[in-house]
Amino acid sequence: MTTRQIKVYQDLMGENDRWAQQTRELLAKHQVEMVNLIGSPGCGKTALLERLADRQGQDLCFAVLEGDIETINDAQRLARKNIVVSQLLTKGSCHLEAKLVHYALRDLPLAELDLVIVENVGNLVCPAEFDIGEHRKIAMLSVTEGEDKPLKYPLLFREARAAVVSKIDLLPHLTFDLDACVANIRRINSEIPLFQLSSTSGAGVTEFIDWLCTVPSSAEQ
Ligand SMILES: Nc1nc2c(ncn2[C@@H]2O[C@H](COP(=O)(O)OP(=O)(O)OP(=O)(O)O)[C@@H](O)[C@H]2O)c(=O)[nH]1
Ligand SMILES: [Mg+2]
Repeated sequence: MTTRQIKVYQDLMGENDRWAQQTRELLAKHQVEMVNLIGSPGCGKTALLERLADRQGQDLCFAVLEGDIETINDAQRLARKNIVVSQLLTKGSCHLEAKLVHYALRDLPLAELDLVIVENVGNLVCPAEFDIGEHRKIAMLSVTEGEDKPLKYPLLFREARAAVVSKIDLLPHLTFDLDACVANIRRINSEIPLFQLSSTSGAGVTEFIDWLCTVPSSAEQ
């Protein structure tokens, strides 16, 4: 009998998952919660984080890891609001990987923080597939994108622990069907809390931040 060589290809995400696990251990050690904010380009992720600056130091001590392919624009916007922020550049990749997040996290003053928010690269697909060690993902969609998006990009909405529909101040100018959007999110994930807000007018922002502040600590999970 001849012996044949068998090639074995392992899960490409194996290394990523190991870094994600190390991140979870680091967060647990410091009792810091980490959320992964995911949404399409321009849906208003950074604008919402700018709004969070008002609560910094009151009932929330947080830092942000800003994910982008290029530029430090978003980190500069948050730094202007006095938010502790680091910029993570993927230089071409459409999502953040766990190793980069882990290195950036290690440089944050974790002992002083309750929460780290990662703004992932603007994209409804790839970031949902990569575990970066977060405790929860938040799915964000703006009203200019079409109410069918939760059905077209279901993985993110299935995995998310909350969904945000943003830019509701624009509704009077659009044909966007908010009720249909909510129903579509519910078809994918019937349980998750759903926030409708506008970072421009401030409508609905407090409810979302209140939810962020009351998330259980990682130690309790
Ligand atoms: N009308 C309106 N415009 C908004 C709102 N939130 C954000 N914008 C605008 O939408 C554009 C994109 O906002 P960003 O906060 O940069 O969006 P982002 O999701 O961080 O974008 P990327 O990081 O590039 O993916 C900017 O011109 C914002 O001023 C909102 O609630 N209402
Ligand atoms: Mg941004």
